[in-house]
Amino acid sequence: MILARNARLSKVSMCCFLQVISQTLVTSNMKRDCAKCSMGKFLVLLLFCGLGYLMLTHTSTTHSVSGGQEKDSNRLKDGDELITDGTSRLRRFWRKPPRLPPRLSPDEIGNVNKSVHVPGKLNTGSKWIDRQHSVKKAFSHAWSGYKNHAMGFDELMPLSQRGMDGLGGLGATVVDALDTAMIMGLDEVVSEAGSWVETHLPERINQKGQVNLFETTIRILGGLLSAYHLSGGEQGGNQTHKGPKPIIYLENARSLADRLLTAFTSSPTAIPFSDVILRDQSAQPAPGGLSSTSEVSTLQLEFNYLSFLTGDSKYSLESMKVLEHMKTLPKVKGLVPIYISPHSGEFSGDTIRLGSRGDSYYEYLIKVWLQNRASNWTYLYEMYDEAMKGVKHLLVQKSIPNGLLFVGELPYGPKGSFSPKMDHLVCFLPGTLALGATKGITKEEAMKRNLLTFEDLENLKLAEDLVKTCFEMYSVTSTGLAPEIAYFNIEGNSEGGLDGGNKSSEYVNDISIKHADRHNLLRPETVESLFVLYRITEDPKYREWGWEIFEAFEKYTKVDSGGYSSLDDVTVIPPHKRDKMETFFLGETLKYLYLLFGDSNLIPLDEFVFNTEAHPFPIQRTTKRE
Ligand code: DMJ
Repeated sequence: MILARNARLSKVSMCCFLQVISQTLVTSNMKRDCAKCSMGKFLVLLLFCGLGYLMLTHTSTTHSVSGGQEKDSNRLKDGDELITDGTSRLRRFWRKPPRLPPRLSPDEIGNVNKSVHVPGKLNTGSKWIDRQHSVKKAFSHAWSGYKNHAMGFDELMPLSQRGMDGLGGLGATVVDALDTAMIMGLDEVVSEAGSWVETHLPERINQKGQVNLFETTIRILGGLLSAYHLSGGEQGGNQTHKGPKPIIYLENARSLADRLLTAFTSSPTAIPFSDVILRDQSAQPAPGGLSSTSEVSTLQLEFNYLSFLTGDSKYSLESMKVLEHMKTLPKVKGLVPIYISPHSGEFSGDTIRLGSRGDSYYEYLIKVWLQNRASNWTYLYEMYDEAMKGVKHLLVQKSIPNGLLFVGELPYGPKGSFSPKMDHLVCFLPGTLALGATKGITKEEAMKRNLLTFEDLENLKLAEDLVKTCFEMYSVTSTGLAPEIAYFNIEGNSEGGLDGGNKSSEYVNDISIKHADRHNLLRPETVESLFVLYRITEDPKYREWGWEIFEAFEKYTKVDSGGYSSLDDVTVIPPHKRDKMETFFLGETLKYLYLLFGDSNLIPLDEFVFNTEAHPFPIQRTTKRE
């Protein structure tokens, strides 16, 4: 790698040297002299030109290119012309000077100089291949526990070795896990899960009772749609995976979405009710009447993609009404309360946070815009942009004594006091910020193409600071696993609560954990952000952090008889297990870890957008299916 860099540097200096000589020859007094030059001088000049030509056309490429890297090169965009032969090197030699470097903040200038990007480094190294394999084994272990003890139930209770239906009984683990198995190339699991969908899901969709609109959309509808895509559904029946024909996934998705639509059509406003009774094809509001802000605004990626696939616009139209309506509502610097009424269409209460009930509202603003850039829904980008300014203005603070940046809450609105409380759920934000900054391409490529505004760079920096904080929420505990909620000590406000138990952590005095918040549900948000940050910055520390987290999951949450379990308290060793494996451990946590350790060409972030349950949908380049 150093050889390759040195070779590139010497090529660059040789070009500069020759350019200086040629410039001198054509601009200085020598020009006049040349007119009457002697034969000797003319021969010297010829010699220089000949030498220059030879150097430019015969410098060998000193680094080899692996298959993965070739693919990377193929994806280079405008302005990233590859110099592959002597003639083009010569063309480049005579070309006018390059454009000015991208706009950089003073901070950035320092950082760029420090980091050396090595092409293709992302996808090589047997250490990461081995680690990726360990994640695959963990997934197989999780699946075998579920299959042996809970097949067809929503979730596995790994200690009791039985299943439970916490999500309405649609076999949520089967559908949530399906595309992860496809991505990992686990044919047997794809076949088992796929045939369960084909055999049992249609009947369940017809006969089950109450389900939550949001959970069912992100896990089941989202899982079916990505399974359809990944199994080759969009390639006209050219099936790429084991299991049923891809159309089975789409038929189930459509049948489910037709029922879910009643949550929109039964409501007197654009805001849908929170629950649907599948067998009655009816919908009802949550007890208390309010819907969560994040829930009603986290349906659009799925419904839009379904409209695209089926050619039936009703799914997209209904779901987009929510965001169009929200655009018109008053906000606090782009930030919104965590409840909204389907009866009045207005936000309810003052509480503002990016944790539970608020989180994915912000995530979907940018992701729906990214998914549909051809549709020109710029209002979504503007809402996102304003909200991120609001986050920086009102919610981001630094802990004492060691200065971790974190995102707190405004439980009583902007006029009330600030709470230094951060849910683990907020750890989706670093990934979202990074994605919003580069739109899925690497930072290096975005800078080369001069695409980043000062604000993009600021958001990227914030993303890097916040993902570090999220990682430290793991590191401060005895188990190395994050609690559900952490409090950060700030000037004039220490909320109380014990430290995480890891006395050797640098941040043990910055973070407090209350007794009621010490559980861990195998959540994905931190590894999700590590994955996105790694893809975008290519900084290997994010992989190392992900590996530490994975090892802690292995050590403390694995159940020998199959599956993994949530924990009661991450601050004590051994931690007591809770007897529940959430579906998102297979759908999200292990998928993001697998992708973090793998080749960056697998589900590239500028071609796919992940729904909030980690189901990847291809980015639509056209408004209608062609
Ligand atoms: C998942 O269902 C989704 O990521 C959702 O947006 C938030 N909560 C869980 C995972 O923690």
